[in-house]
Amino acid sequence: ILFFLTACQHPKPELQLPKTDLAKAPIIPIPKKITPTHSAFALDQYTGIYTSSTESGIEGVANYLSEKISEKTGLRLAVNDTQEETLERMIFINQSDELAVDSPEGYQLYISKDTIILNAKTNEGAFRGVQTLRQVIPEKSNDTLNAQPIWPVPTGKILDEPNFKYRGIMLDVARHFFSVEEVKKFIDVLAYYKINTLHLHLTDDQGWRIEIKSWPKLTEVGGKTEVGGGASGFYTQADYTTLVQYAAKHHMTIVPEVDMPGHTNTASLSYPILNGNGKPLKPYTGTRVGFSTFDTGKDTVYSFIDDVVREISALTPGPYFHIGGDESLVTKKKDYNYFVERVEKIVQKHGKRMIGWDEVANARVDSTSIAQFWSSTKNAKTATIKGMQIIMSPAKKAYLDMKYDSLSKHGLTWAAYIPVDTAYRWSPEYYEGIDPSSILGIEAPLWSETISNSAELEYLAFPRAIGYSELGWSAQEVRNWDGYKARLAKQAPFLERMKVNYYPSALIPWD
Ligand code: TNX
Repeated sequence: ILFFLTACQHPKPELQLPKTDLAKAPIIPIPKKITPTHSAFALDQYTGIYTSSTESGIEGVANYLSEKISEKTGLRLAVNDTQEETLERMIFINQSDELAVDSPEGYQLYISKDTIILNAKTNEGAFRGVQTLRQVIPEKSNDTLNAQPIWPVPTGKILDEPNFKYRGIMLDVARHFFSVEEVKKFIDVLAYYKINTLHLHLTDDQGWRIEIKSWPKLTEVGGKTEVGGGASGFYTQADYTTLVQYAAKHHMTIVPEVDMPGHTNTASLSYPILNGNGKPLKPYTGTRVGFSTFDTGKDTVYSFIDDVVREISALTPGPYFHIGGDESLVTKKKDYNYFVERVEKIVQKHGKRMIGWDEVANARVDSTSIAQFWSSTKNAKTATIKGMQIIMSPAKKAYLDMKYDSLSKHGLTWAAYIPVDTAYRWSPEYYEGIDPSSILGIEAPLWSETISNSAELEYLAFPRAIGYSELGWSAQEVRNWDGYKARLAKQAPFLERMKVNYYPSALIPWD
């Protein structure tokens, strides 16, 4: 800092700066509080980035910021460079416990004419604040005001923290497989909007996508099929670890899901003992649901599940394990409940908190388990009475695989058409009488019956996932459709730069 101050004393011609309005910057999700001061910080080649310590976590956040600024502007800003003598302005990323926010993801951003100070309690908070900073850097430099191009960042103060702790997107890699590279690209875009959880639906009737060393046929047999019969694949444990680490670098938690006791045709195809009803099993590449089940009475089934949960949990640093539990239409109710209760104990034994689709609330489950509400308000209420927390994923509002309208190229229609406004204009915090205090967060699932590559995935996910990020992060008081629509329109240059095949909805006045 000392060095920086001396560097600033070199006499230089005053920079000419445009008038700005931070309150109108296209930030999504919209922050809790913005106070504009109408001047500009001239981001240019004479700007340096510094951190309060050289601890790897916070320096990692600074390096990430430098990389992202370079992708957007071409500027190469040094991180913690104490030798450079020409620096005139600085971006300072600072760990501080003295912040007027409760959440570990909260941050404060002070942008003045010659410094940007980002204060956060944790590296995670700093990472969220960095996304805001990326979003307030203009798309184009101003080359006319001064001798060198500058990117005038609007000055002012932002105080921000999330409304919900859990802000997720789910990707179904079972119906169609998505490669490590495709998932990484998805993470890159979601991180920009402060999504903090990626739920991977790893198994279903059509495919098993994660290597289990103690049961190798799961992927040898079950990793070879997908909807429509095309070539598919699976993640080796090393691939899965690559994804977990990539997500962690983006301060994102991976939630693995192994769907059971229904949706298990590939598991039983690989190991017929799991099903045991004597009927011959065939690979399934259609899109029906609700026809398969584990034999819930067999001890072998539970030792199998113990192995699967143990191996996946050992590779997963996050606190959750998702057991599915949806649409087990051919499992008797009492068998289903017995199954869920036994599997919950297995998940807990391996140190994880169980998540299940809302049907699991009908079993005698623990208050520490979480119900993911997708279709039955009754199940969600049963869960809250048991003291469970709820993840809000109502299909008719939050399903990314629903068509936008009748002209959509991909998607299903069973829950609703979900145009971009419908996706945004609802309240996860007040929904059909579900107790607001039990809501852990929101998640938008992307089922993949009708999509098989990044371009198709992006067509359904964007721009709706951007709206869900705001429903998860921003409190109801600061959200409104007109403001959101204007900010969403300004995401086009970012999405284009990222080569995201978003659906250019006619409801949005795209830039
Ligand atoms: C219902 S939502 C399912 C999935 C399908 C999806 C298609 C849920 C818990 N189960 O198996 O892929 O509909 O929209």
